[in-house]
Amino acid sequence: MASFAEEDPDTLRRSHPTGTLERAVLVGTIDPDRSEPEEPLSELAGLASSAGVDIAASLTQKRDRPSPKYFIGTGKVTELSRLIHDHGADVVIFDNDLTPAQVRNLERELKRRVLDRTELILDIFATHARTQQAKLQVELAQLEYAVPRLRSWGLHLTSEQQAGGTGMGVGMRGPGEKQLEEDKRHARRRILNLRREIREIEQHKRREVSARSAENYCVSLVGYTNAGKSTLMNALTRAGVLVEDRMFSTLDTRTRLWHLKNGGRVLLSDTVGFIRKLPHALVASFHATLEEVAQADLLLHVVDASHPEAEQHMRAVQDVLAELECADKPSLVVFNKIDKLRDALELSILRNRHPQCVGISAVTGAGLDELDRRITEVLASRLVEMDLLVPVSEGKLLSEILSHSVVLEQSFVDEHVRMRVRAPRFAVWKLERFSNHLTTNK
Ligand SMILES: Nc1nc2c(ncn2[C@@H]2O[C@H](COP(=O)(O)OP(=O)(O)OP(=O)(O)O)[C@@H](O)[C@H]2O)c(=O)[nH]1
Ligand SMILES: [Mg+2]
Repeated sequence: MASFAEEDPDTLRRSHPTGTLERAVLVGTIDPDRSEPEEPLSELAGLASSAGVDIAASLTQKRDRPSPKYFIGTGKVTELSRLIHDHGADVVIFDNDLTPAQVRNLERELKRRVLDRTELILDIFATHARTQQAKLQVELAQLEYAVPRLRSWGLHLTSEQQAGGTGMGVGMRGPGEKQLEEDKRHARRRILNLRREIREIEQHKRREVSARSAENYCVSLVGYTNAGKSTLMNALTRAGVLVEDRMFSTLDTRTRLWHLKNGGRVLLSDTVGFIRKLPHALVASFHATLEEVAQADLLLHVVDASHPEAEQHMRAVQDVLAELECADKPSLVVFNKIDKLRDALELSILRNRHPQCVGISAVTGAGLDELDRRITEVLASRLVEMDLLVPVSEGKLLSEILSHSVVLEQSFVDEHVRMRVRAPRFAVWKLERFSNHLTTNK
């Protein structure tokens, strides 16, 4: 699996064809019925920096319904045009999704490239994708999103603005670029091929994950992007996953054994983070990457407790889980980054709202023992008590039983080991043929 830990993050920052970093004006609307957030475009700013763009200025407008022509009002478009010129911006990024007509009208008016939120997220995925699987999945998502918009791409831009290669601007990068210049027929053919390739990867991945989950209790880390999933993965398993203070650092899945303090073990997976309004095309194309989540016995929902919008993040994660049909999976909320909280009151408020939660800091290690204990309890509650009579010739099976079951009694009878064990559910099917009877089934 490719790792980009050794890569200089600066190589991920993109520059304008002239060699300087691209400068963007951020634009968003605020619902007039809701209280105004302190920094309404802070998440978009985080996304823009993750895409390697410099933020020149930002602009918001209170409105409940978007204007069909420009999304924002005509007066705001004039204001935006002035901002672009004052700050020498190259690109305009909207916090919302725009219709192809709105993009066309804005680009014609502003003489700048206009990106919406989905395109920006797709661009980050394209820039951060390292494995072949992630690259194919991003290309599919980009094409699915771009094909209905093909006519609007680059129609009113100068040839310099459409320049390719390393000077390619934000929103015009990634493996989909060539196809965007080709006709729709060509792009559709590519989509069909990509879907086929990804389906094959997915089937292979499903078999691989099924085989693993037949042998192990599987726990998957899920959560908002930048919540600290990979940091926690490293703290629990020394997996050496890349950790960065930017969005969508992780785009693949890493699975490692997590050895619990009582000698038990689980398979822990770290995967791609979620975000509010994660583009549907991405959720659909990243199914193979998210296979571990789909097959997990338990989800650890990692939340950045220090983030002012932690609750909204949790809801956004629930929405994506629902889209993956995983909303009803057993899960445990893990409030991370408690070292960043101003006082203990903040955590107790969260604990009151989510009584089953665990508070941790993946960086300082606080709370990790409690997390270990909670997982141990979950595992214990899933153990099935069995009476077994196993031939001593079944050495491999016997050592497996010892590695993941609690042995309550053991004696030797005529070349056989008679045992009473508490075995994990996933192992029951293997042990059944040696079982006298199931004594307990909690
Ligand atoms: N102070 C503090 N920072 C943390 C903690 N856990 C993670 N971080 C920081 O948060 C940032 C994001 O951490 P990651 O582990 O990459 O987050 P992630 O959830 O894997 O993010 P993506 O893969 O991008 O979705 C990094 O700068 C980490 O050092 C914590 O407990 N305390
Ligand atoms: Mg990560």
